[in-house]
Amino acid sequence: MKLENPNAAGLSAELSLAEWWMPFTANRSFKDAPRILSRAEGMHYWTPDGRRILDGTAGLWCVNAGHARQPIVEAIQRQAATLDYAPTFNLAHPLAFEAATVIARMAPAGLDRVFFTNSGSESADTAIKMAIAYWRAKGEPSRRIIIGRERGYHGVNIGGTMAGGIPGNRKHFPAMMAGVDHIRATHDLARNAFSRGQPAHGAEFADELERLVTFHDASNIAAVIVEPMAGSAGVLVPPQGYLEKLRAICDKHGILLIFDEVITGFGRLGTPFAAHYFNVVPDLLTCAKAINNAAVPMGAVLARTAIHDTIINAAPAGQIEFLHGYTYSAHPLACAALLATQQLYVDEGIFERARTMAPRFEAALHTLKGARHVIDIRNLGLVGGIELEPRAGAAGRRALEAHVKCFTHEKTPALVRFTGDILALSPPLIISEDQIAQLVDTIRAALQSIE
Ligand code: PXG
Repeated sequence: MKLENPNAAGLSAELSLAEWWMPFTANRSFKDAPRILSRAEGMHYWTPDGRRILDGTAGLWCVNAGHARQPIVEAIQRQAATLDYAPTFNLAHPLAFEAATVIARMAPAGLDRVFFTNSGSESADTAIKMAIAYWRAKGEPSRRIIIGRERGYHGVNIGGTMAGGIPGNRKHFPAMMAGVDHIRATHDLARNAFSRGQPAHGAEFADELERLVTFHDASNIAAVIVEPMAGSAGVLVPPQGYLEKLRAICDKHGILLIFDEVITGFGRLGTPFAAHYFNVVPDLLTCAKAINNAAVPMGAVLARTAIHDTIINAAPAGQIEFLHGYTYSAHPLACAALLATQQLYVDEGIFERARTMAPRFEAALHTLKGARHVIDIRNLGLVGGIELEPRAGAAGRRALEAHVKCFTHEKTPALVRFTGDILALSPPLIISEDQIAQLVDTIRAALQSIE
């Protein structure tokens, strides 16, 4: 296959697609008809043949400030030339402390300690290990069960796969981690279809946790992990009162609550974290992606000071307290990108912008009610989900075709995610009202053109 790739200096034009085993991709069909992105700026991607694509997904829910922003680019360039890499096991560099301080100060009160990872998956597994280490240090080592939620996504490492609730992601890897269970998902199309914002019905889904506490006994449960708003399983917005109830049941039984904010962190809902938006504060909070605008791989776990202190103080002086960490934890380039990104979020009021734009985004999205194939529309902040009626005998095909049609739209192509028969939107937070309208029009045309 011959590809023109303007960025591939040193690569021959005869680019082979065989060697790269692609992640979460239908490798064979993709390589038969590859869709390549070779440049990005602001709200857009460009294909090698010069087509400009409106980014309706902020990459993968991560480029919240828009693409290739100059202050971030320059910070990475400067850092690469100053200190490319430094170990962070029993050594440190200044940017790591600065980065942790910036994140702790923007976090909900109480979440004051920051552990750096390189991805959302690593953050989930780190948080699970912290929860188990905490109970061990506290003298309750039987608390080891992790409760997740059906349709939850916590990445693809072993802890996150097991605590996750997407059957397809789990089925080839049964029981790699003992001691997980799941409460049911909050999705309730019969009562909540076409809700704007948080659905009115379903707070009682949190009562499932009481059932599992009775079943396993609280003395065996370490933590509950949920996305405050489930993203990758198809935009499942928590019903009013649901998260408050989950928090109350955890408190009642002394169970830690972990929020996976890999998607909701850094302005997606118009606030720094979803914990602020819902006014429900977890004990551990995982994040990644927009922490540094996805410019360098990075994630983090935020912990309550008491969790940190319990683990740290349980170890004899002079010993490593938490036997966990990555070669690239707090990588200098990732930290430089983080500091520049967080400054940009403040300088441009990007979270406030998302908050202002959210009602307009909601209004535009819901004009798709009545469009061909649409059976539900969900939204919160700058996140939208459009659920399509599955095609008989071919679940998932309709959304896949809509995604391709949006990408190949002749005049106004757009990048839209799909999962199952749900289209998901999560544009960069700098999206304009005109671009929102364009995104919605492209989707409407795509839906009209498919069977
Ligand atoms: N937790 C949540 C809530 C996520 O959304 C992860 C953990 C894992 O992060 P890493 O950085 O390890 O990929 C995620 C990732 C999609 C999509 O299409 C979503 C994610 C990743 C890829 C695709 O919705 N979220």
